[in-house]
Amino acid sequence: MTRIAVDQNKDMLGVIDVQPTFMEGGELPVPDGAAVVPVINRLLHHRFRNAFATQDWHPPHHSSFASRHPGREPYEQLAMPYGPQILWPDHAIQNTPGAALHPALDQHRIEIIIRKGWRPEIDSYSAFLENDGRTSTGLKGILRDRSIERLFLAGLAADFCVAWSARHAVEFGFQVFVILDGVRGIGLPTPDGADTIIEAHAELHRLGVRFIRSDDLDGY
Ligand code: VGL
Ligand code: ZN
Repeated sequence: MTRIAVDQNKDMLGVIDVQPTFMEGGELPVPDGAAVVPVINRLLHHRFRNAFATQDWHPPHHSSFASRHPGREPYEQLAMPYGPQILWPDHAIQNTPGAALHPALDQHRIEIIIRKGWRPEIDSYSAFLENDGRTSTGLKGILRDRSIERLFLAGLAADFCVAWSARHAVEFGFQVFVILDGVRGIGLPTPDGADTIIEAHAELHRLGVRFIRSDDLDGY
């Protein structure tokens, strides 16, 4: 892997959903999820001067929670008016400790925080668009105003919120890198015997997303 020099005028680190709710002991634990925190902290200290974070931020009884749908179990799929939706355990509930940015995350370079999933009737995985594929979080406009051209993504979960953020970032013309040691995935089984981490990786690769490691980056 060739080395990548971070350009502090055009590059930004995106820290996706680094929240206790997605870690061991949380409501929707991503296997080994807490391992992303030290990797991201090193990037925030020594590589990127500019970063945004996303925060999954659901009201109680959010429509993506299986508990809202009698007879349904977490991780089942349900048809919503905006398309298929995986049902989740209750998680990332506004104003609870699990929904805070992780207390060990160094926020000193995090200048933008996008909260998503706060509309009760629609889920939102991506930092850019809600799951209807249309409703904007506003992040695209902020990044364009800031002349950002390349996005480096880390956080949780690799196969859901990181993957959807990467897809939309490509669609909006950003060059996208996923920092492999800075992400962890949920890994739900898929009908063809693979899992959602493998499928997301393959799809993002096809879209031109580059997969790197944090030590491929030169910063300051
Ligand atoms: C996420 C499922 C539900 C994520 C958020 O951060 O990847 N996944 N809400
Ligand atoms: Zn969520």
